[in-house]
Amino acid sequence: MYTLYGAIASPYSIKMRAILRYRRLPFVWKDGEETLAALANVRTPVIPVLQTPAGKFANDSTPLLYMLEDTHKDRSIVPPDPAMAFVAHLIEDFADEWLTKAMFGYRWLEQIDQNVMSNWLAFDRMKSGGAEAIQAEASKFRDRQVGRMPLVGCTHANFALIEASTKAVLAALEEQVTKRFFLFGNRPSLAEFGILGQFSQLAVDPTPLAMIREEFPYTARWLAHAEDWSGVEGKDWDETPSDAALAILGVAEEVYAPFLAANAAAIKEGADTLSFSALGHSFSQPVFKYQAKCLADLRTRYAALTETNRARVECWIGTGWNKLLG
Ligand SMILES: N[C@@H](CCC(=O)N[C@@H](CS)C(=O)NCC(=O)O)C(=O)O
Repeated sequence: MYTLYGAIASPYSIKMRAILRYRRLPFVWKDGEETLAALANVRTPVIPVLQTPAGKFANDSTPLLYMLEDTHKDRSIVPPDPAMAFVAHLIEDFADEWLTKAMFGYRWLEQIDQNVMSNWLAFDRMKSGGAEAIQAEASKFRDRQVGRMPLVGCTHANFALIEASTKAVLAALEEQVTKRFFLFGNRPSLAEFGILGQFSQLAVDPTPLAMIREEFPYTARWLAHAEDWSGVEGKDWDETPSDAALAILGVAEEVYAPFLAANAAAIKEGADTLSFSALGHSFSQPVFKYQAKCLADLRTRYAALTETNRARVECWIGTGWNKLLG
């Protein structure tokens, strides 16, 4: 049995829990104080933390999902075709590293969301002590999170681009989900789970909940389904990405490629801040080392493709990535 230490307000925890469910791997879900305690067993203090049946602790959802791929053969979430696997990985990475700004911004920019969500997050952790004690903790947590907004680029000035790109991804899903559920076949891939993680939170927090129900109602419902796909029996992977996958790759090309390029260039120059423009909006934030690692990882995966597969990938991801990956 695995143990997943997470939180229901944590996008990466919901992503990981949905993967374990789809893969039919027996696990126990822990949250609250037990999750906090589990952080003592990992180097970087981020959740979720997964404990394997052998008792080993690890975190960071992307390496974790690949570890599960190495350990279990059935119900894989990585397409066997290397070109399809590359673009599925790219969408997952885009969700984890860029769409997370929507999750964080929608949660902490407006007062209504700050209030409701800080109370709920404190409640999730404490589960006792009464409403007053919970609210006192909530207010400390809220100050900490709101204080971190500029660090991750979630400012009012940047939010126009974050929101425009998020709505473009939601629109692509809305166009597809009433016809077919999945992006790369009749079964889910890591891409769907990456998107689910971030967007599961948009379907809970007050402001984005109203937005998503009003503007993207079937996607809101699709997200609820995605939390438990243990009953999905589809065994087939397609040879080309679905229309929604291609549209999401288009958004990634317009927004995530220039973001990664600006981050890498700023790090190289020794600058503290990165800036770029996309979809008619400007964006700037402090540089981020982790995302330089993500780019290096994308390059390694891209370089490992055969020439034929690279040509297929290039025609799906658009020319915006050429200089960056090649
Ligand atoms: N790359 C990591 C990111 C995990 C992450 O950022 N988790 C957040 C919660 S969703 C966290 O633990 N943040 C620590 C903090 O807020 O101090 C993953 O994919 O698991």
